[in-house]
Amino acid sequence: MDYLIKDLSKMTGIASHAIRKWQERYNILRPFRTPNGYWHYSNDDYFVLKSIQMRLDQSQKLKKIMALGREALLKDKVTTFSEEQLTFIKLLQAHDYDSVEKIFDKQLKGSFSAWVHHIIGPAVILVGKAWEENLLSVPEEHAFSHWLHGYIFAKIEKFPPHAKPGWLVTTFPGDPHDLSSLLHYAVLRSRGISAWYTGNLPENDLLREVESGKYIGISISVVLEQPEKKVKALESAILARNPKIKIRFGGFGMSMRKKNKKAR
Ligand code: B12
Repeated sequence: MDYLIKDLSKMTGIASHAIRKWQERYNILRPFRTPNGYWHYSNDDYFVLKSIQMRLDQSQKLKKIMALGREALLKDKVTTFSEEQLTFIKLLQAHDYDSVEKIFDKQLKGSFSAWVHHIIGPAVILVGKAWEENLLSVPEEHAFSHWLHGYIFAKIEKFPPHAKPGWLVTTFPGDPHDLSSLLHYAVLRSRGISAWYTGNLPENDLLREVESGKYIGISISVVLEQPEKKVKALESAILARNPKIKIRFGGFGMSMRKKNKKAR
């Protein structure tokens, strides 16, 4: 796996000109030149830069850091990502979805819901983290989300047919994290539960859907933590439109809330 200097700069937040200058002065990286004249850097070069950055943040002097040498800096392995995760991220940077599909398919052996929880869920978290750390751009993350929707929907087609009335699966209005509800929806469908997925829907549209009487229940994924007041207000608004509907809240934001409550 290799990067151009602009990728390294994006991934580490270190300006390209600083990386170039350090390389000229200290020869700490091991880039190779392709026939078309571009310098390519490796994962190890990324780790070296992360280590330098960490040490600079700890107020160590640049000269002293460089004097430690590449091997010592490499031992720091300052990254939240493993080699395997970096390889996966690189596939997304390269829009290589054939390979992503192969990786996911290969791991779908036993139970579908276990696969969602243990393989797809962590991949989503990895992509979110890579986005936060600038390893993936907004369009790259979006491409993954869209691709995952298509991929999961294709898998779901193989499950028993479903009919209304069923469950309406949605994301808390205003929360952009729709992959959580997508995965929950997939798990419900794999268990033969009749369910319908909305993705992100503004509150008014959601309430109109609820009012239609086509659903026995509504399953709401909360990823961004919501204040109790907002959750209760949504619950009341839904019940005002359809007093019989069952309401379930779940997802990362709800687990966080439970954890925080316990800690208090
Ligand atoms: C992926 C991700 C993103 C992706 C979202 C992609 C998408 N389309 O969904 C992207 C990169 C776009 C993103 C953006 C943001 N994110 Co974000 N993101 C995450 C991340 C890494 C994972 C969340 C996730 O999807 N988990 C995977 C799902 C599958 O897990 P899950 O929710 O638990 O769901 C499972 C079960 O619980 C169950 N389930 C789900 N729903 C339901 C419902 C019911 C009823 C039941 C029973 C079960 C159930 O099924 C699922 C499958 O197993 C988290 C951090 C983390 N480590 O979790 C941050 C996190 C949620 N994000 C956060 C934030 C703040 C944001 C931003 C607002 C800003 C930012 N980070 O800079 C932006 C939003 C920008 C915008 N307006 O678009 C914060 C939230 C903080 C808080 N206290 O609320 C977090 C915690 C990261 C952090 N920095 O702390 N994010």
